[in-house]
Amino acid sequence: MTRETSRRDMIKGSVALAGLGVLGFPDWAFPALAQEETLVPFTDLPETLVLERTPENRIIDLRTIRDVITPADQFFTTQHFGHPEIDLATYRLQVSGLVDRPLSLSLADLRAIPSRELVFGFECSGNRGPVNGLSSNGRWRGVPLRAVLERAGVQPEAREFVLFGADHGEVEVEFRGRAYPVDQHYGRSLQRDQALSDAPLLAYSLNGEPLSTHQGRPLRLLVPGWYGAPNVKWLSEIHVQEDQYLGNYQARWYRTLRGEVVNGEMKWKETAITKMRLKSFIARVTRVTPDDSRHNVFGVVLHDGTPIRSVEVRVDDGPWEPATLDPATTSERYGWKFFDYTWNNATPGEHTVTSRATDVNGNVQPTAEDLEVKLTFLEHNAQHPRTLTIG
Ligand SMILES: Nc1nc2c(c(=O)[nH]1)N[C@H]1C(S)=C(S)[C@@H](COP(=O)(O)O)O[C@H]1N2
Ligand SMILES: [Mo]
Repeated sequence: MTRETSRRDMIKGSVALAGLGVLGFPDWAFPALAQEETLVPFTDLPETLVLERTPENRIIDLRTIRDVITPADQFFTTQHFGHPEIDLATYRLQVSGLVDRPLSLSLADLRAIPSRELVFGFECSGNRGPVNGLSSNGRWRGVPLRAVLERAGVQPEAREFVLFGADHGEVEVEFRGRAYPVDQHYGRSLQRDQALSDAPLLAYSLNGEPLSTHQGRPLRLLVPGWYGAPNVKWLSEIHVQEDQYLGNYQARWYRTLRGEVVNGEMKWKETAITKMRLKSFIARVTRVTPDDSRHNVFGVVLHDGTPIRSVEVRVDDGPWEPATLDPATTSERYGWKFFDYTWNNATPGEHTVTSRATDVNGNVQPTAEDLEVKLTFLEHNAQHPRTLTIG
């Protein structure tokens, strides 16, 4: 049996699987493929992925990415405490703490503030190969966080801006070998310079529609260029304080432990999850000619907004060759970027295809070996070698 699957076979497969609640390749998945174009399965990836892991959690099947802007009902989604119940009529965003005028803003109040659009693609900091299904790219609209903070009047001693979601649940706070179970809201904080900068957005719509429950209806924070965790959904309160905020999802859950050689000595550092680390991944390989003479390698770049200098692709242990960045994606600073590479005259047999991105500061996407000093699994931006069989 050939390792390649035609578009028709994939659609047939999805019909057979539909009753099981497991998605194969739905009909919308490959309209971008031309008649003769066929998908070459990755042998490092299961043939079918379970996209809806629970009603609240969804990943994307990266082989089906075609739109620069991910449709809202396909946007990946995840959270810790499920979906909170929010009554839009009585919803208020509270602004409290070290401000001159505490606020209680309705949705109408928020919508009366001049809004701004933001194309922003982000990934969950836990996103990693081979599945890499926890990223998407959206066209958001909302009001700058700064506009709301200015209305409240931030006091001089304010240092820390804590954004709480309406969702909450039990977390175990560990202290010296003992766990204390307490109820906490999902909360993330920004430092003063970040909170009062132009960047953070309080978004109420995605792709022109009000946010769905999955995306944090009615309001969420977006920190352009950062990982998913800071993008607090179901935003209910902004609390301004002087002390550092040490809630579970700020101080403990979203941490990376990695080694760094400083003055010839290994230092083990714990750092917070903030800016996205430069990542590229190959999303699909297709055969574009009836014979095996030409294949297209398509992939995605996620980054912190620093412009991309290059993306390269390598087949097996061959030289790195330049890929082409899709200009329709490079114009948006914080959007994800697409790339293509034409692989000519692929030889029959097993191959490995790998991509790596480099930004204009000369930052090169690391290899898995480079990341061996990263002991915890978040921020896994390593080059991911895809395996496949030709012929
Ligand atoms: N209120 C709240 N916001 C949250 C979370 C959460 O558990 N509660 N999870 C965060 C994490 S870890 C991620 S990756 C993103 C996912 O956003 P999405 O569901 O829109 O893709 O939401 C973030 N915002
Ligand atoms: Mo996440």
